[in-house]
Amino acid sequence: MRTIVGIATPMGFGGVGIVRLSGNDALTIIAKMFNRPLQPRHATLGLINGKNFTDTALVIYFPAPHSFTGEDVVEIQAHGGWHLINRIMQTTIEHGAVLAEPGEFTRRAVLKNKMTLTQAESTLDLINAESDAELQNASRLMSGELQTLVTAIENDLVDARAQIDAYLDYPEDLDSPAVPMQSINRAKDTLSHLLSTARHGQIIKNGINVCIIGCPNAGKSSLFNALVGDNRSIVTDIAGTTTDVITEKITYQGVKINLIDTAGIRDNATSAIEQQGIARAKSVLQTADILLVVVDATTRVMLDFPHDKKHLIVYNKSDLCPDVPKDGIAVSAKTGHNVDLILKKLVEMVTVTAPVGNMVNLTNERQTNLLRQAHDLLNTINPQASLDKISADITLALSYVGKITGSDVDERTLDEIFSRFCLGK
Ligand SMILES: Nc1nc2c(ncn2[C@@H]2O[C@H](COP(=O)(O)OP(=O)(O)OP(=O)(O)O)[C@@H](O)[C@H]2O)c(=O)[nH]1
Ligand SMILES: [Mg+2]
Repeated sequence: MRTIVGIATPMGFGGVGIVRLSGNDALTIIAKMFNRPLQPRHATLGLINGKNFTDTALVIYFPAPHSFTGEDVVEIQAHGGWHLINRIMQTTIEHGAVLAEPGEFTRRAVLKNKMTLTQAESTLDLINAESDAELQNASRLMSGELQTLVTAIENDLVDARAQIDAYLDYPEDLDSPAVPMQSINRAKDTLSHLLSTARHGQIIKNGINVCIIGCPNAGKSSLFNALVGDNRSIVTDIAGTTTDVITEKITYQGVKINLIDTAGIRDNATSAIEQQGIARAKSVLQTADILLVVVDATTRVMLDFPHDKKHLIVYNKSDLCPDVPKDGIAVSAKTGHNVDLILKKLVEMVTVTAPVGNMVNLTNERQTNLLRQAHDLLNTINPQASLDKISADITLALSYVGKITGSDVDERTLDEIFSRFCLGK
């Protein structure tokens, strides 16, 4: 395999920028552009030389197989200017390296068994994490929890199929039941358990979409601003102030919350702008995970909203009217009273109902779809069916599961997985 090169740090201006080489020629290439000899796993300070430039850099050589990719790896830590780093990369290419494809370093690491496919896919979760909840789940994925669970499913299915095949070959030798439903059911249970974490996994990854709705002037934008901690949305005493959908991301207790402020909904809006705003509000509330229904505590006029959706009712302006009906909580955007409680309740509403237990959560759509297909297929297995048919179904289920563990992946699937990575990873 050719020696690849990539920029490991983000493109921009920084103190340090890292260029990484991986492959058999890594050491030969660096020797042509660095003025000092390298010792394995030692940082060596020296000069990097290219056409029309020189930079002081720290260079580290990780000999195969004890490197990230399992190949010879050389890491050049130079000054972090994007042009300089690009020129260093070009120089390695002039000396024989080829530009790495997106995710190629990680792909090689998987090929050399330095990490499993699920760990490789989890790298993206780790790098893209924006909250503690994401980070925590990504760490569990990276530690191999998912791989262990999916491998257990795989083992159960291989076991079940082996028993069936043995029975098919020598039916007279076996007195155990021909269809090992126990193994099949165990695989199915692990699959359902894993699948039940997907919803929570999505919440961890994408955050909770909370749509603030209510009648005009209830104080939605004031509350939105109080929750965000910034004067993001315009507030006036004129009913119909907000006409656009305004969103802002916050995190609370490590969970991402996407807050959405909307136009006050009323039937008698006259201006075309407000009418459009109301139409947008009605449409966006449909896609929300939770509706935060804001009611003016002084008037108690409640908006008609879809009650089958998860919702939290708050009576705002409690500074003017502290006694509120029991179906909601008293809050005040003006004084900040109970604003924190709203966030606490919102997070509780999604985490209390989440069947997480002590399990790692599925966050990857590809993996979730494959597990769902395997689960649905196993569900259709009828112990009375012909053994050939059952064996074939198990084989198909195994092929879905194998696309997650890596035991049954083709080049095209790998291309697809790693194309989602950035260059240099
Ligand atoms: N006393 C008091 N006044 C508030 C409170 N929250 C909002 N207001 C006032 O209520 C009025 C309307 O506030 P907004 O936040 O613009 O209300 P809104 O629901 O976003 O209104 P629209 O965008 O027009 O639908 C403003 O004059 C605010 O100052 C509160 O907790 N207490
Ligand atoms: Mg508003």
